[in-house]
Parts: sequence; structure tokens; C-alpha cells
Amino acid sequence: MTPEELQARCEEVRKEWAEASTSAHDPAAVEALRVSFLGRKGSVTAVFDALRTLPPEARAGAGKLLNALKGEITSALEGLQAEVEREAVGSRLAAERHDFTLPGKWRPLGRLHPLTQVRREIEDIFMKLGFDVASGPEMETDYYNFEALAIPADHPARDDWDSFYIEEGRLLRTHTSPVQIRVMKSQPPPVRIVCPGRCYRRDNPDATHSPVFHQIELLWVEKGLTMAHLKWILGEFVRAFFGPGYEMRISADFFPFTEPSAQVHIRRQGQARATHHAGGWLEIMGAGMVAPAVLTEVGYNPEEVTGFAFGLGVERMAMLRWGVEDIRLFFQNDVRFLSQF
Ligand code: 2U9
Repeated sequence: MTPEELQARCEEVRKEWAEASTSAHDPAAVEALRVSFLGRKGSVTAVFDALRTLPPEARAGAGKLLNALKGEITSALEGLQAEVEREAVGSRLAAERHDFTLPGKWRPLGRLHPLTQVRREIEDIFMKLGFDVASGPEMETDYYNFEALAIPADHPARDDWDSFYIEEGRLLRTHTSPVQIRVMKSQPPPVRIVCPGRCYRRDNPDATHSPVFHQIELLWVEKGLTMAHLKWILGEFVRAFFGPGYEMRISADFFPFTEPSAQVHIRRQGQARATHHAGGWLEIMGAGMVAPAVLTEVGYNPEEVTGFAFGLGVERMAMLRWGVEDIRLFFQNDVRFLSQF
């Protein structure tokens, strides 16, 4: 090769570079470019190899030219490499960008079942008055559910608690009263407890009956308790649960396990002879002084201690509070109903 030919070849390679380098837009293409110009079989390397074919006195000058070409391409490659890397980072950042103006994901909030809310609220009212919360089995024996409460097998009062029998002598409890029997049998007086729980009765479901329902019963047994203490506790409860502005009255009733027995009514003040029947009085619960026979049965001495008890329906309290007119709504688990509480 002559020095002129080598110089012309250098110019050709420079042109090839100028053309090829414009189309490299990613790191792989830049690397391919480097290999095809500076690699072992690259076009610049080939011209270096041709240097040996020049007459010795021409080699130094041609070498300078070649080194300049190699330097140009090397630094252009470095620039290109830096550029495509910057571009790669830029497009990765663009792809990962968060758009904070997009609407968030809607997550429905859960809440407590209205019956749970009412049960806990009533438990809290009585815990503040010094009562403990007690619980017991939902499957009971005839003895705890009926006999200990002075409701013998042949007594017509049994018909008031139409029950689900599991086998002879075993049934689903019809009220939470057996819990109070169990607690009294397990400890001496005084006893101050509230007993919330699920109860079962063989009723056909309708707007006011459900075969599964919830009760809260209260029991206070201690020396010297009278009907006046019962009335005081009832008044505290009505004020705490329904708020001020309600009047309360008690009237005579009958339960086998209390004597005397009473039913408790409330009425919004100033609602006399309003739209409600019976002059606006609403029954909220039954109550009474624990019958002496029941105290004797659990081993207490009715000459030493007296007690009172009452029972309320959790569903009924919730229906009164929120104006719910069908008890079955509490058991259908329809979110359109439940999400209102
Ligand atoms: C013991 C002694 C006495 C609990 C009582 C009532 C009156 C009462 C009803 C309310 C609506 C049942 O849920 S309901 O259908 N309860 O009227 N309960 S006195 O008396 C007791 C309990 C236990 C040892």
C-alpha cells in the first residue's frame, strides 16, 4: 500500500464512521460499533495492519494520521456510550413514574355489626357500674335452663320457652339465665354480673321473631337489695342507653324465677298519647326480684341475701335505637343494610 492509498483509506473509514455512528441508539448498538471499528477485525485495526506494508520512512507520518483517527473514534464512542446510557436511564425513569393525580383505590371500610355495637355499649354501661361480664354454654341441660329457674317440666310456663332439643335433657338455651345459675353455684354472694349471649327459641321468623336472637341479662345479689335498687339501676340504664328525655315506668308482670316481677316501659318526654299505642309507652325489658326458691337452689340463703335480675333483647334495643322494623334484617348479612350503622 502507498502512503496516499493509506491516507485515502483513513478518509473512507472516517466517512463510514460518520454514517454508522448516527444509527446507534442503545448500548448494544454502540458496542457493535466499537467492535466493527476498533475490534480485532475492525476497519481501524485493518488500516493499522496495512501500516507494515508502507516503506519505513512513510510509517511515522501515516502512524500519526492513524492514531488521530483512532483517537477521534475512541472519544466519539465514549461520548455515544454516555449518551445512550443517559437515554436508557431516562426512559426507565419515565416508565416507572408515579402519577399522583390518579384517583386512589377505593377500599370499603368494615364496621361492627349493629348487634355487636349495641351489645358492647350495654356491656360498657354496666361495667362502669361495677358489673362483670359472664358467659356460658349455648347448649344447656334442662336443669340449668329450666329447673333451677323454678320452671319444672310439667309446668305450663315451659310452653313460653318453646325450645330446640338436641337429645333427651339437652337443649339450646332459651335465655342466658342458666349462666347466672352457673355463676352463683360457683361463688358466694355478692354477685354483680351481666350475661350477654345467643339464645334459641322455636319461633317462626317474622318481623319481631327470630329463632336465634341475643339477650343480655343482669343479676345483682347482695345483702339488703330491694326493688328500689332495681329501679335505680334501670333508670341509670335508660339514661345511658337512650339518653336524657325519656321517662320510665314499671308495671306488674309474671316470671317463674322472679317475685315480684315487672315489665319496664319507656316513653319520650312529652309524647303522651302521641302516635304510639298505649300513650307512647314502649316495653324494653322484663325484671324482678330473684325468687327465693332460685336463691335456695344455688345454695344461697334468701333470709340473708336478696337479688334482682332483668333481661332484655339486644335486637329489640337495636330496633328501638335505629327504627329498624324487621328483626330478620339483622341476620341476612345484606351490606346495604349493615353499612348504614
Ligand atoms: C336468674 C334469676 C332471674 C331474668 C329476667 C326477664 C325478666 C325478661 C325477657 C326480655 C326479653 C327475655 O329476651 S327476652 O325475650 N326477659 O323479661 N328476664 S327477669 O331473671 C333472672 C335471670 C336469672 C338466676
